[in-house]
Amino acid sequence: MSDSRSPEPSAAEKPRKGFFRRLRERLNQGESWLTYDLAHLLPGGKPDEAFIEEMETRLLTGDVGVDATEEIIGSLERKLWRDELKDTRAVVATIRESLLEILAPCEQPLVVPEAPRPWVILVVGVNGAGKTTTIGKIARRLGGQGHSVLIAAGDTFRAAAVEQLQVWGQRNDVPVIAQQAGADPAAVVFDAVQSAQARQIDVVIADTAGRLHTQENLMEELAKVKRVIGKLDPRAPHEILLVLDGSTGQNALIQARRFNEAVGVTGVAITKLDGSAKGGSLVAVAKELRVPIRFIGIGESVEDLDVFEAGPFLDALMEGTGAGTG
Ligand SMILES: Nc1nc2c(ncn2[C@@H]2O[C@H](COP(=O)(O)OP(=O)(O)OP(=O)(O)O)[C@@H](O)[C@H]2O)c(=O)[nH]1
Ligand SMILES: [Mg+2]
Repeated sequence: MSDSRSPEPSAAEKPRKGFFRRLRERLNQGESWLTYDLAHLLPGGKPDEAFIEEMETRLLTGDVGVDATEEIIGSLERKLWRDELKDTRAVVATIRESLLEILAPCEQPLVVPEAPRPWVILVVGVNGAGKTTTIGKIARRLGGQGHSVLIAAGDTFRAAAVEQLQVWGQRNDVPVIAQQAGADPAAVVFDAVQSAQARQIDVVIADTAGRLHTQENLMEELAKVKRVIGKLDPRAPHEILLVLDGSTGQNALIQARRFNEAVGVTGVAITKLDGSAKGGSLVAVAKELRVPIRFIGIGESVEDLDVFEAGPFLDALMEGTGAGTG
């Protein structure tokens, strides 16, 4: 299986280094919102209660969430009492350690196993979170790994949604199973999985219409889609991927909670960690749901989605680009 000759870097590997560098530029657009100007805040002195309070404010306004912030501040305070916080660097290191403890367990990339076939991914989320775009990017990625992919156009609500997928599918040679607008999404996805079984396709990725987590009937519709897929394979869908817009702050956590209650989320993709996003909502979701973070998105083009890695993510979050100094 493995080849000892110098391996061709795969399409997924090639842009990797650049990805987190770009994340750093786009996330902070200058200095890190978490660690900017600490030296000025504490000229020459040792960190004290007031300094830790300032860090607490920054974490909360960065949408890290109350639970994660409490945990981080707790470890800072313990170190302060034990006189282990000699300087601001020790504070930053302690925060990083706590964040890593929360995020590292969520570093679980999406791996399509050998069986069963087809492996079914149901993609859910609120309107405009980036579901359809992310499906295109994931389909390409899986295709690049040698999997055959079929897309189910389960968003039958928005007329343009089917077209959006079909255009993309044609361009990338990925079959798209669709029905007319207004069709029952559960029926579309059922057909698609059945067709994939017949064609021995490896992976089905099912799109769904955006819905607010507060719309009970639409959340129930999702549960129905899930149930109907289960009729073809009791373990399917094998992945329920929640797409969250990373720039929606604390709202992302509320959405995650609700979608998880309704259908049971097995992985998340967090998009739009560019623009106004601070990236903190990712920590809040990780802390509360402890769910695998499969992908993060930092823009609209295909190379702007990559696998989540806690270490490089934290470097990008905490180090900034230094562009805002002076
Ligand atoms: N800046 C930025 N834009 C993104 C990212 N991911 C997706 N988008 C954009 O967000 C917009 C909405 O994306 P879609 O993929 O259509 O979102 P959706 O969840 O399918 O939307 P609905 O089907 O209407 O619920 C598009 O303009 C995408 O190009 C990202 O990581 N960063
Ligand atoms: Mg869509």
